[in-house]
Amino acid sequence: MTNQDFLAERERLLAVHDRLIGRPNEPLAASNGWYRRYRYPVLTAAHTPVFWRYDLDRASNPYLMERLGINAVFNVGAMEWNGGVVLMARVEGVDRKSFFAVAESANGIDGFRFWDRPVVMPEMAEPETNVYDMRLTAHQDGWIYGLFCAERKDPAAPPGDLSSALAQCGIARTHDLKKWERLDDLRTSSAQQRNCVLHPEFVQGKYAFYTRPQDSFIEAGRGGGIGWGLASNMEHATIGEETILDQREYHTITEVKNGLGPAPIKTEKGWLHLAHGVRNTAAGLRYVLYCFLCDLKVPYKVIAKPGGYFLAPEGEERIGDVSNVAFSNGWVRRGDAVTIYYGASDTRTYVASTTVERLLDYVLNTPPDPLRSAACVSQRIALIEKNQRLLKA
Ligand code: BGC
Ligand code: BMA
Repeated sequence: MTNQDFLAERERLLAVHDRLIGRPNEPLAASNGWYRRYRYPVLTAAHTPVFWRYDLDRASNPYLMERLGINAVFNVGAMEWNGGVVLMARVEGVDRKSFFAVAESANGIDGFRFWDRPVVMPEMAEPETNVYDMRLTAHQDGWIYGLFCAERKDPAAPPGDLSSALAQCGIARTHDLKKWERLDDLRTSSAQQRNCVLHPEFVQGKYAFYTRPQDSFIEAGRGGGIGWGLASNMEHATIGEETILDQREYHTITEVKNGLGPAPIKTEKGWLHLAHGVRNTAAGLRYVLYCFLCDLKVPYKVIAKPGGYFLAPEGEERIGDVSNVAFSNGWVRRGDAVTIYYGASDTRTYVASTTVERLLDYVLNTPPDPLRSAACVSQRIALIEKNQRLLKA
């Protein structure tokens, strides 16, 4: 490449990236009334800055090739930031290692641009191999906490088993999302913890955690469910008693696993939750999102839980590195508006928009899962008969 060609190609790369960031998103036609999807993903590997991937110096990169490729951007934490939205993305390099990076947008629907540098997360004495799926909580105590999965190879794995791992809940805090103080990993009685979330308020004067105890790295075993426990401090957070607030259940969307999504949204009717449920199929695990509501005063008590899923991967969302996965660890409430960010098939990030009012109507008035085919038919007949009376009138 001549110097002129090199410079022209560099300009082109930067311009293509700018056009991608500037592309307006479009709401898709509403379907079930629960939320609206948008046409384009809000974050993809191509949204990461060109200068994170390419060496832009002709002397060291005469062919202007990518030197550090990015594979995927998904499973984002989220919060309101200066009236706009920041996403704490799980960015995965082509080397399969994930790291965190902040992308910001004024409207939360499009225009997400990464801050110049990814997050430099301090390591523990025994460093983890991989970090992912951060949940952000702006806590009553004034700190912003990030809880994430810190994964290490299982030292007890037999020789040749290079897949067994130990998943623990890493904890860090910050005021500006740039400088992070790493605290001790969460201590619970379970060997495996993923999908841990910090409740935004003190409960009985303590820090309250949603957990997801499991017997082994992939399988819930006799464990599983969304747990709840209290810790007296965040520096060395330890949960004594862990109780299960939402069990997984036979022949439902949570049969194999479930786990909380982002921290709940406080509403006048209760704490609104978004979670994921997993079932196994001949085609592999299928991840969908569901909602439930917990009591305002007793946040570990579920008071309403619609049957079935709230959001399942659709169309191109179904295809990616781990196909058939919708996963969310971030949503943002601004006024009555709620934007839900969800990872699609461990590859890209999408947004759906709705309101607190609609979500409350959804959780309070959608019938629960009656758990048996025959009971499901009665439930549907009741709806049909009501509608037939109405349509005849
Ligand atoms: C992957 C996660 C996945 C977990 C369990 C980890 O190694 O990074 O994306 O959720 O394994 O399958
Ligand atoms: C995991 C999660 C996610 C991921 C999902 C599907 O258990 O923690 O990181 O989206 O599996 O691979």
